Parts: sequence; C-alpha cells; structure tokens
Amino acid sequence: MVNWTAEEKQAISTIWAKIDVEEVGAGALSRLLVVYPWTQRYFSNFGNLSSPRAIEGNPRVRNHGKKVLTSFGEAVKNLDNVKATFDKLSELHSDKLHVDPQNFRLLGDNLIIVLAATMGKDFTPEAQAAWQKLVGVVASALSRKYH
Ligand code: HEG
Repeated sequence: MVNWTAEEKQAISTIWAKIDVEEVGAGALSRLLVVYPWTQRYFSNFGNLSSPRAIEGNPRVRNHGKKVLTSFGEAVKNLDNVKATFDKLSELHSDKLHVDPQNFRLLGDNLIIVLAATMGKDFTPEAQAAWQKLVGVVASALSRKYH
C-alpha cells in the first residue's frame, strides 16, 4: 500500500491537468524507442522505426503513445488503488505481450524527461519527486502479474 501526502496528490494532479496526452505520450514512447532500441522488438508490426525521425513521425507510435499515457491517467485518477487498476493490464503485458517489466521503468524515466522538457518551471523538484514516485508505483503495479 502506497501512501500519498496531500502535497504529492496535488503536485500530480496539477501537472496532469497541463499534460497534452497525445503530445507527451507520443514523446515518451518515441524516446523510449530511440534511447533503448531493443524496445523496438515489441513493435515490429508498427512499420518504419529505422531512425529517430522515422520513429517520431510514425503515426502508429504516436497513437500507441497516446493510448499508453491515457491508460497511465487511470493511475492518476486512482492513486490509492493503482495495483487493482492495472491488474488486467499487467496480465496482458505478462501473458500475452511478454514485455520485459524492466521496460515499464524505462518508459517512466522517459516520461519524466518529456515532462521536464514540456512543463519547464512548472515541473518543480517537488512535482518531479511526486511524479517519480508515481511512475515507480505504476511500473510495480504493471509488474505484479509476472511469475
Ligand atoms: Mg503497453 C498495449 C498500457 C508500457 C508494449 N499497453 C497496451 C495497451 C495499453 C497499454 C492500455 C492496450 C491494451 C489492449 O489492447 O487491451 N503500456 C501501458 C501502460 C504502460 C505500458 C500504462 C506503462 C506506463 N507497453 C509498455 C511498454 C511496452 C509496452 C514499456 C514495451 C516496451 N503495450 C505494449 C505492446 C502492446 C501494448 C506491444 C500491444 C500493442 C499493439 O499491438 O497494438
């Protein structure tokens, strides 16, 4: 059970309200695929991923990034219940997609970097700390059904 302070909850929802889900979701997934190219293996049906420009301009990457961050938003709305919120999704990533759970952390790191770049001064150290905690909680919730 994770405990959130009122300040952490506030910091998370303040930033979330400012996020363009498509832009930030696409940015985080694109960076993941560029910085950690072995993550491309899960998206072999997405077409051209042969260069950073191809990845950033790939509509399927964009669409999937939006889908992932929209889903991430369920954690924002259910901060006290993130594990149960991602039960089914954890099963899917484990049993069907066979995604190495280490990649959830790498995606979280890239999300933080994109937030820092897009939010500028709004992404205070306190806001970063709360988001850093959130991406960790999401990664562990998604890793729960691996066995
Ligand atoms: Mg995953 C599908 C959420 C990280 C690879 N991911 C999905 C779907 C959601 C989702 C909502 C659609 C599920 C459905 O169709 O029912 N993913 C999600 C979250 C996070 C995450 C919330 C982390 C915050 N995913 C993630 C990572 C990888 C990955 C790090 C691989 C490096 N996801 C993946 C693949 C699919 C999904 C390959 C299927 C894509 C497709 O074929 O369309």
